[in-house]
Amino acid sequence: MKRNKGFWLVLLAALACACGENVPPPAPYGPVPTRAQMEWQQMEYYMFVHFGPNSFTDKEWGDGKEDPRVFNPSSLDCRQWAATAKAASMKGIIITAKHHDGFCLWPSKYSSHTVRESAWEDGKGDVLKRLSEACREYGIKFGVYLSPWDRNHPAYGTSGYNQVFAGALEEVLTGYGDVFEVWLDGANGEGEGGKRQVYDWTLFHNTIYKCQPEAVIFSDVGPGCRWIGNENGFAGETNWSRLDTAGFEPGEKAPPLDTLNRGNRYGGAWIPGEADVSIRPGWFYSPSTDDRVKSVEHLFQIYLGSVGRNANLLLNVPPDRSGRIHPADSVRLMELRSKVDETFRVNLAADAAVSASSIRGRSGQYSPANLIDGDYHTYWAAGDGVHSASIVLEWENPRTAEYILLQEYIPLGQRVANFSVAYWDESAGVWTSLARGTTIGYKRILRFSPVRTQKIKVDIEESLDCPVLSAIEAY
Ligand code: FUL
Repeated sequence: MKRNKGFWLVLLAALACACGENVPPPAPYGPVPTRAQMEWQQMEYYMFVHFGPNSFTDKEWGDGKEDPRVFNPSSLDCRQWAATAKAASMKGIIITAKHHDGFCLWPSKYSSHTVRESAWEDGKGDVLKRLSEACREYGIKFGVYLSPWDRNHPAYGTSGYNQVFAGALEEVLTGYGDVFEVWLDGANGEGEGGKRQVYDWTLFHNTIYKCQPEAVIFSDVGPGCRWIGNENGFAGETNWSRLDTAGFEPGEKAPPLDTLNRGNRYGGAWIPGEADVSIRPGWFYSPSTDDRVKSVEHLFQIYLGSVGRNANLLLNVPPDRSGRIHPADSVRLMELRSKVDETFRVNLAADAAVSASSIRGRSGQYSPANLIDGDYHTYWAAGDGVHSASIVLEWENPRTAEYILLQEYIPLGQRVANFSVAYWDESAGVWTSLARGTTIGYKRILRFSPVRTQKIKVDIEESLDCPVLSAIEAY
């Protein structure tokens, strides 16, 4: 049969595609994470430390009038905190450098309510120095919480206070090495004589970025990451990493709680969620909660409800009056780590054959094999204009699965809006539903009743642009 020149050109082009030549990646969809946000997202799980005068007075909110001498840990050991976090698989520690009582855990020149005025180490100690050094030693990141609301500072409620707070930020962000996250509490209560403060957020942000350009700023509206809208540790089952911030502010003018919990499908900025929750009923240590540390089952649900729903988990573990993490808490952290490690130890997808209904340009570059290669930076992508697709895992012999874990390649944005998971019922000869989900984002984990099967299918039913996934795992 005689072929014309056009035929051969088309054939050549098709072959080039099949070999992975010249198939451009999908264009990013919507806002995307900065490099710092991407690194932050990959931390997934880190420790919150509430520590200060409240740890000694059985209070959650000190009024700033407490005698600074109450702060007197008998054997403060920040290396023990860092070692505990590390052993728990946590990737960093964020400490309350200054809570609402205004007490500074470092000897700030902007305040007279600090460790310098305390009884601890004759006023010569510096908790931030100790902790930042311990974090470096254990190879975990260091972050700070600072409350703009200050119930002690005499300038609170005047415009001069904004400079005071910016000065405090500058001290904390220049004196202790790299800071991965700055946690700005939006609380804005009354000061002395009912004074209210109008916060200068622009000044605060500029100060932070000047000192620590890579820091992720937490607040109700970011700009680095956002509050998840509750203190229980659960993100919405639908959780977009996009948020609309116009007209909103941290604190009383924050977006509605359910918006914080779920994000905005078409939000204008990349502001992923962070779920903060305490391992005990309160944020600060109290001897009355020693026997009320959350159970490992509860903490595992929190893990699935945060890390498993596209949010980072910031778990508060408050040191006790000696200045150490109490055994009740550290034992629970180790139990949680074992539970997580055990559950996600053997990835059944690793030795499955994986196929997809659409492969971008039929190119090996976007092959579904990328979903199981353990490398986040290789991904499977469907062709442009393809907004639904399915992925099938298939084994030679049946496997028992209870979890599916999915990851989108978020440097190209968050896309998937609806998906379902089914297994192949061999005896009935049909696909049978296991679970449904909406968003995926950086990581989504779905749990279902254990099932024994040779095939599992993920149907992406709605994607805002062609789906781009880094990983599929089964456990
Ligand atoms: C809140 C504070 O009022 C609590 O005391 C705690 O620090 C929590 C993490 O943030 O806004």
